[in-house]
Amino acid sequence: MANDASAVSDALSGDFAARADPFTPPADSSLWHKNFLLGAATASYQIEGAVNEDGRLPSIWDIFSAKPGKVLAGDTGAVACDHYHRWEADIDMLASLGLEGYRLSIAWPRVMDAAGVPNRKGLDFYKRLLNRLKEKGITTFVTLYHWDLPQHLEDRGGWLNRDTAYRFADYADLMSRELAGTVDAWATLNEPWCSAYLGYGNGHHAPGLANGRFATQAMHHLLLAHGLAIPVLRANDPASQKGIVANIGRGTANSDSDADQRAAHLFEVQHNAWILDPLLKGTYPQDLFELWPGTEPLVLDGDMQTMSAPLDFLGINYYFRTNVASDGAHGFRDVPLEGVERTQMGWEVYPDGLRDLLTGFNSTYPNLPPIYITENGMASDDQVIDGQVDDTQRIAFLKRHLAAVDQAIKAGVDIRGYFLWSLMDNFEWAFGYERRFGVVHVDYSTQKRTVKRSAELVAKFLKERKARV
Ligand code: IFM
Repeated sequence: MANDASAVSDALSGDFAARADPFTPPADSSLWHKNFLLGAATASYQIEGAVNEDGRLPSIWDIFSAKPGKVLAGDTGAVACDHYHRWEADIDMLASLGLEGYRLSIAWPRVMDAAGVPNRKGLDFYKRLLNRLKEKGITTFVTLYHWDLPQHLEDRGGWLNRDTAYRFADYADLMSRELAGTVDAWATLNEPWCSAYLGYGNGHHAPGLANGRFATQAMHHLLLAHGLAIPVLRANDPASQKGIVANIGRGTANSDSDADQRAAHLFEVQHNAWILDPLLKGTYPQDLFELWPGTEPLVLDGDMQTMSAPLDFLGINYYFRTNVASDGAHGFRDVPLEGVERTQMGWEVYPDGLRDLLTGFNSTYPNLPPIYITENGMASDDQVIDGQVDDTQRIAFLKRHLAAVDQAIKAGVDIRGYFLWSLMDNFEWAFGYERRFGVVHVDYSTQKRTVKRSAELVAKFLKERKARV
């Protein structure tokens, strides 16, 4: 059976439909509710390519990935999935799968020059894309910053320079004036933990700096940028929802000892409270500075109030848990568990972590906004065999994580939707193209898309759900 995007409907009505369905949620699952949004997500640098076209300026990832040894196999996002040229077919594919929501990000260096002057050609690309999504009836979630900072801002200190937060607010102003009416939900930042910690704390991501004090200061400016942008987005595009996307990590203790329990607590402070406390309580967790003594950021009067502006939604990205023990001093160390299921990334498959974190946040933060799971998924070494990709591990992964989401909803957490990471295989940052997170396979030598079995099953479920409503 040919298995490209155009053959999805044949696949659903042909021999595939007769196969046992390992995906369909139980009858009492919240996933059957038509208001629960099911979509897929991508990010600009990971899929667009066309890095030198139509006036796009270099981003920190162009510069970082060009440095030897920074990205596996020397891969870069120069071509990626060539989505900049193939966007129409990619949206047709998304729509043919019946996905109801699409989360994308805008490349800041594509739409504005160093003096803040708009780049019409770059803006027009996103206008065409969003207009087409609206024509198809797809709900649009737009992230303003998914890590591709313009290099000219990094040259002036990047997120270590407070001025970058104000430049971000200018960028949010431009985008929300230009795109108002085509965006259902704006997210200011994707995963500030990764930008601050991996970018400035350990140097695994662009711009590649490694200093604990840098990480906390970069985080402060990222969250300030978010807080400055929220009222701008509200003024320019009142009908849309405004929020932010955070990656969250589950830390479990290797033993019942007080020291290991404390280590697991500190792990979650570093991964979750570092971001969620300032956003939802207007304070930094003091335990963070026990873990990283002497790294308190410079905070000016009013900053904490700015960054805790009320949110319409909180985006949550979840992937795995980390088992930790005390490091014997004031921190934690990873203790990888033996005999557990892992993905191509080496990450443990642990759906309970998603449920437990969500229910925990619901009790910790009385003002927790409605939640969207803005990313969840896994990498596997998927191969196209006879035109098909049988990604069995992913199917079970998605099913189990969606069940965890349902459990959290039943425990009282207001969760409104779920986006698969990712719509298609793409540039997985420091791991290049080797790690495949897509529900659609991409052959990078031909750019052929092949719908994986996981995507077929999601599509089949969505078709059934639509037929019931
Ligand atoms: O690919 C990334 C994405 O850009 C941000 N969240 C995690 C994904 C998988 O690592």
